[in-house]
Amino acid sequence: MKMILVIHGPNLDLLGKREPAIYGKVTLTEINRALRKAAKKHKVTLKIVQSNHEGEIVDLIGKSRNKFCGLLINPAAYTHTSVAIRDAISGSGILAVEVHLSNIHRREEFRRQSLISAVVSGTVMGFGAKSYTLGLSALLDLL
Ligand code: CA2
Repeated sequence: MKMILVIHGPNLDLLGKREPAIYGKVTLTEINRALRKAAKKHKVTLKIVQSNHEGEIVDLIGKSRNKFCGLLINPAAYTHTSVAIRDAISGSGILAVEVHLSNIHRREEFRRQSLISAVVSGTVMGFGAKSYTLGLSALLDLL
């Protein structure tokens, strides 16, 4: 069975618990449930990881090449800062889709640049929790 790696970046474990005005009321557990349901329908397996640590995310991506056929990632704040995660994705050669809950282009100036977008197949943003299932669907189409 095809295996897809899903990575949630820093602080996404707080979803639904803090700042609902910005990120909504949906929790990460609910997002993961929706992803697993969609994956089951398409007969793929997901490994889902949330990490607050850049190096851990780099390691996971580095080891992903022979284990996973695709990567769905919300790098969260690292989107705007992490050359290391960008290099890990481009170095791994894995097919990747970037997702964001919010439309980063409608937010503060410092969020408008993604260092990740240039090394992924595509980015889905601005649809709240639905960005994840849309992103998974796009990734499955590419596989
Ligand atoms: O819109 C997105 O998905 C972001 O990746 C979310 C990140 C943010 O830094 C990016 O600019 C855009 C923030 C994730 C942290 O989420 C929280 C949820 C509740 C309370 C605090 C943070």
